[in-house]
Amino acid sequence: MNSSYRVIQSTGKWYKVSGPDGQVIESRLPGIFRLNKKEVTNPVAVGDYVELEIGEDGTGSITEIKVRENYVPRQATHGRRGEQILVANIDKAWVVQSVRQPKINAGFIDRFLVTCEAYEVHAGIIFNKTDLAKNNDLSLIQEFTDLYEQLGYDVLTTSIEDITSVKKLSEQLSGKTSVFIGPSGVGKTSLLNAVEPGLGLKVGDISARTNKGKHTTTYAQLVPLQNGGFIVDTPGIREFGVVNIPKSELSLFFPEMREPREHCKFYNCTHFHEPGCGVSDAYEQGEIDADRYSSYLNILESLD
Ligand SMILES: Nc1nc2c(ncn2[C@@H]2O[C@H](COP(=O)(O)OP(=O)(O)OP(=O)(O)O)[C@@H](O)[C@H]2O)c(=O)[nH]1
Ligand SMILES: [Mg+2]
Ligand SMILES: [Zn+2]
Repeated sequence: MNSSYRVIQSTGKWYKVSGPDGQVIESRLPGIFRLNKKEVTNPVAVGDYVELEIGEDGTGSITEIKVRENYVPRQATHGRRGEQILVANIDKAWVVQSVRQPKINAGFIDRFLVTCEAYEVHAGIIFNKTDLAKNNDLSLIQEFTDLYEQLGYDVLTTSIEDITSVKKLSEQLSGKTSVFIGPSGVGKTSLLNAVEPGLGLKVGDISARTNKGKHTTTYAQLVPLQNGGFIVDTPGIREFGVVNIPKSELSLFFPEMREPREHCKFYNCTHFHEPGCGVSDAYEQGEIDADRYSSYLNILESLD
């Protein structure tokens, strides 16, 4: 990237921007950027490269947002329209889930993967808290691992108590800009603390009542790693809604549907109720996983 200023934290009002000498400059975004981008709830995201004008008081004013190499969006929440940009300019996005407390949400994983396919972001999956696995949990994780690896995604199983797994994760992060995205309480910040012991970032309890996290991390932040690379820790999100994908294109972002969809009778087939559908045929032949097909139908319904 051709700019030496990068947004490392955003609170909505102020942005922390790292400069060429590693200094951190508290910066503001002039209102004009907000007017231009009504379909986006946050015009600047963590990971963005920007140009700055630095004032006499040492604070910055963002004058330009560099064109993004890629970004991860989700459907805006709280009744707002458009998309929220979770992070920009990344080499790898990891969806983090935990085996228990909270339990794995396969729908979340598939919505995340579809978004990464559509927005050209390399994606991987982390199943954390393997130390909490009971009964059938381990075979379930193995099934998920086989399924998603076959589709071409990297899958890691981790526990902050298992040093070997933390090392493997650390190797995957080295030299890249990566991001952890997932529900609250799955251990995103704990994994980062385990990979980089000096950080001491705040982690939170799990609610005994709901088995979910308590939204401990409140702002996305980009953290430099000792052995090269950056990781963006993000606040836990309840929902990961898919945005801006036309219904007729959704199946392009399911790798296992790309070949079968070539056999559909109608060029604009949505693989739901149409006759002569190659995807439905593949599903009936057992060539497409039932949960993945049901994720497909759920996402299809959510798009307009
Ligand atoms: N048993 C076990 N607990 C873990 C593991 N990783 C994290 N935890 C615990 O899970 C709880 C939540 O961890 P956090 O790191 O705060 O989770 P988070 O995903 O960052 O949550 P938010 O910041 O709210 O999005 C803490 O009590 C951690 O100690 C793990 O591998 N095994
Ligand atoms: Mg956290
Ligand atoms: Zn079809």
